[in-house]
Amino acid sequence: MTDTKHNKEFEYVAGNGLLDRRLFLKRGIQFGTITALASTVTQLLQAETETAFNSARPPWMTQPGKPFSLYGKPSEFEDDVVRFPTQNESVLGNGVSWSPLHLMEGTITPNGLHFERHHNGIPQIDPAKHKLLIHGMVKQDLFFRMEDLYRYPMQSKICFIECGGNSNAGWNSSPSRSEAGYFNGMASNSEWTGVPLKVLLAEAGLKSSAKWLIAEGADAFNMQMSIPIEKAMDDAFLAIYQNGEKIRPEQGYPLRLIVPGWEGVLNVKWLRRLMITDRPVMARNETSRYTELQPDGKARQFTFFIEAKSLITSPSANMLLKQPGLYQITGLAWSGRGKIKKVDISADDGKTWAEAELQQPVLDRAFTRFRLPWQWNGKKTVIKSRAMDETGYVQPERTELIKKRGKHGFYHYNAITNWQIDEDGYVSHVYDKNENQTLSDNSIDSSWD
Ligand SMILES: Nc1nc2c(c(=O)[nH]1)N[C@H]1C(S)=C(S)[C@@H](COP(=O)(O)O)O[C@H]1N2
Ligand SMILES: [Mo]
Repeated sequence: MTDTKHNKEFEYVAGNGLLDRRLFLKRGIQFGTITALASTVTQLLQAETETAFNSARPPWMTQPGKPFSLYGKPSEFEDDVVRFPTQNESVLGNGVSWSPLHLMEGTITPNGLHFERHHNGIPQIDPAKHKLLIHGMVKQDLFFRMEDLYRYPMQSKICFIECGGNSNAGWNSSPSRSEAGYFNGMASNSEWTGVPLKVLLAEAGLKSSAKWLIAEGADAFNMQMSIPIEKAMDDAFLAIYQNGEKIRPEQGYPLRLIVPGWEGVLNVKWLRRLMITDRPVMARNETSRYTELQPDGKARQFTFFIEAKSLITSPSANMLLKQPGLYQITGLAWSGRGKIKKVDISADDGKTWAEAELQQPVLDRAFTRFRLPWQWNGKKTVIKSRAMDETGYVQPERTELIKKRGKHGFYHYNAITNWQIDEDGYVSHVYDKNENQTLSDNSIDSSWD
């Protein structure tokens, strides 16, 4: 990893060391220049002779391992890969725990690391006693027990859920100092399985006056949210399973509404009632919250869609690049309007950009993993990613977002995140060059509604 000079054998695709996204695929690991990456590893192996390697058996090879278990857990060496809880002291069970996006790879969020956002704690629901009521502007009211729902044909969809308040520290006047996930990790991605809502609504029979669906949760907060009937009849569904097992209590056990691509708050957990109406319920979370004042004095309300966003998860805030050389820039991109079309990366603070490799399959309204090899020359620089979705929408710079939405934003922050790498390899969050860079002195600087 010592070769910091511009290496002729690499194919540079943009300024400051960005390399062709197919570098490894095209050349294979046997190709000479790749030793730039492998040299550290090879040196270590050479120091240890083959005989020493054969004779010094690690302790775990000298005795039988642990027995089988009923439910598997991560390795004890991974116990720092955890959610980051931030709680509201004045309202019991109101808070968030952030997904550690910077410590994960791939696209699926393990169930134990899915972010949490509860307004009044996690109800412990006995599924045998749980019921769902569908009523209001329908031809017949319907009650379902969980055992009734299990008999319906189910469907699976891999999609993200992102809280409309995610990344809201981006609106602060100084850059967040939290790790990438503990500032942007009110977003997670799972395979959800359950019953299409349109099947149940068709069974109840919508009256012609039906315009909205009001979903209600069985938590002490008694969450209520209004969803236009078109979306309910389109792709919304009632999830029972999350990544192959029953939904975790934190995520809404035994039944949750999934509204693909729309803001998190609409994905009502612990679902107990669907009331069909001709108008929205105007609940707290659609009037005083999840709405925001714009520069023209009007409020944005019923925003619904999560716009395209991307985030470099590695290297990212508070990580350390130990020496110059070859690295992989990787991260996640998603859009509530469809598939991610492309992600561009810049390693020279936005002067030049190169297209990252998107990991297949790229799915509709799901996390998309991007990667690009990068040769860091050991100099101070800023790296950033910019997503474009299939509608052609391009993720804005922070200054653009603020120009459009004003300084009073709180929700729906989807601007480009800049990670600065200093000469020592330390990574930190910075705003655009021409903005105020004062660091906030509060390390827990991300909040929620
Ligand atoms: N019943 C109920 N549903 C709820 C909430 C809640 O507090 N109660 N929080 C909402 C919010 S604001 C978000 S962002 C998502 C969070 O889902 P998760 O906790 O599974 O990540 O659930 C939504 N559904
Ligand atoms: Mo949320």
